[in-house]
Amino acid sequence: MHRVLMTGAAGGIGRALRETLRGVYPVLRLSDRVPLAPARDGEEVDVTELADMGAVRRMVEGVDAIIHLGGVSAENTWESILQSNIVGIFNLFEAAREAGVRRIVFATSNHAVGFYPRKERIDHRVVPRPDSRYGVSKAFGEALGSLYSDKHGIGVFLIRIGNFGEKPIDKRRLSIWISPRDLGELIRIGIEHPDIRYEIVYGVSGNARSWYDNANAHRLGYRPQDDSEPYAEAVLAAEAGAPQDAIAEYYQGGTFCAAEYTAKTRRD
Ligand code: 15L
Repeated sequence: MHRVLMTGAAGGIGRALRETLRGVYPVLRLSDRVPLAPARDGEEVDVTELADMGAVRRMVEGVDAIIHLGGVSAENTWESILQSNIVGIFNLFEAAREAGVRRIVFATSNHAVGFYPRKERIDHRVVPRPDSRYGVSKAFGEALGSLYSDKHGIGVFLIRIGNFGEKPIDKRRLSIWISPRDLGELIRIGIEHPDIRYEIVYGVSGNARSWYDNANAHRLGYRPQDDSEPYAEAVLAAEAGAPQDAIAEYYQGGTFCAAEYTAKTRRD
């Protein structure tokens, strides 16, 4: 892989990965809708609005692989999700097909499957159960990836990211946390593994409290170095006695499930 494009490079994950991936590929092209810090050796910077197909075509020109972090990264209005995460990801896959891009790593989310109960351990084969318009847009991206893999032979690697950060920030995140170095390793598997056609993995560290069976990631060589457990005591103590929402507590997606919730009975 000579030139690798990373979208969403101005976001939290993008800024961290810019450092992790520095020098790993001969050229790292960094893109976002907002201006980025100037290019250093081995970098190119670009400003692109994903909903603008002409701009997306220019963004993917000459690229071998894409790490797609761009778009809206939390619940939002339908109009905003529609432009950035539905039209935007369609533009990205279509422009990638036209340009002959061989590999796409897509940062999907735990919220594509957030309505699975916490008591259930899920793997990469479950059907989507989005917990928000945002989660629906991630499930749409996963489906689009399947189409472009089957029909056009693009290698598609989908990482259902839990929660990225230096450490887990609350009880829910003890189950879904991923450290910067573990996400860096997963991304590199997605770009560099020779046999990726269409794969879904969970973007979580080796957490003892995980809700996921991440066997597919392990099969592809993922060996997480971090576990949230050393942080558990402090995290749980900080949260003790705080008010809890029954729906948020029941489902994996937490507050994304509870927001705007109007069902009379809970679906297991
Ligand atoms: C996500 O998908 C979001 O991008 C991130 O901001 C967090 O909300 C995370 O999920 C989470 O579930 O903690």
